[in-house]
Amino acid sequence: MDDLFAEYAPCPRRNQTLADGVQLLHAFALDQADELLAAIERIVQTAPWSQMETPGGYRMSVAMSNCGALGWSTDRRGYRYTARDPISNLPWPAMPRAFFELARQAAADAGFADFTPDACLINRYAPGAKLSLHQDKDETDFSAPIVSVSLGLPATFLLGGLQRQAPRARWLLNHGDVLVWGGPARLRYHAVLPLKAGQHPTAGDCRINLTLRKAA
Ligand code: MD3
Ligand code: FE
Repeated sequence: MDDLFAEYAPCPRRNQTLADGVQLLHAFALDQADELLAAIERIVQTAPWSQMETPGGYRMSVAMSNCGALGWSTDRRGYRYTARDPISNLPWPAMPRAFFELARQAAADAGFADFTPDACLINRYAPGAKLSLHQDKDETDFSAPIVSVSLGLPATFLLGGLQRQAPRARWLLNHGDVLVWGGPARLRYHAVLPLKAGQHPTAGDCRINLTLRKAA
């Protein structure tokens, strides 16, 4: 009886192409999730979570930190990458080797060889927090892909097109999922819908996303 249904059973590590240049690697980081969460706890002791202000004067609902040679930040003057945390003026904490190797392997599996991320933005979503529709375009070299690692509560993201008005598809990102986008998808618009409240067994009442990029 079992093998009748075997081919329909969801494979925990299937790779799914969401669009040309967008790969969802289901559960790719699951084995390392606890280790990643522990490393994030250490990073935010030096570079605490901050809900930054946008150039338009809004306070972001997502709290952020960074690690790596460069970190992304925003204030009334604009978006940018800097070598130091603007709050403490200290260099961003080093990128843990595990983050680098995970992103490099995920990118390679998705078809992007030799990814060398120098920036890791860490986003923390409390219930209700969201990310409005945007493109990632503050980096200098769009030939490098971007790798995102989802931890904690699930979130729905919207995958749009190269123009703001293009139709958007919805996809769910679960604990341990890794998303890689590059090439023709590098400048696609995307968004994260408001987080639904819940409890994750290891991450608690939030979602944390690592976004690894080659910024310089
Ligand atoms: C882009 N963060 O920090 S997955 C960001 O979940 C950001 O926190 C998301 O977007 C987050 O700039 C990262 C969202 C995502 C999903 C699919 C995409 C971004 C994408 C496909 C193409 C381009
Ligand atoms: Fe983004």
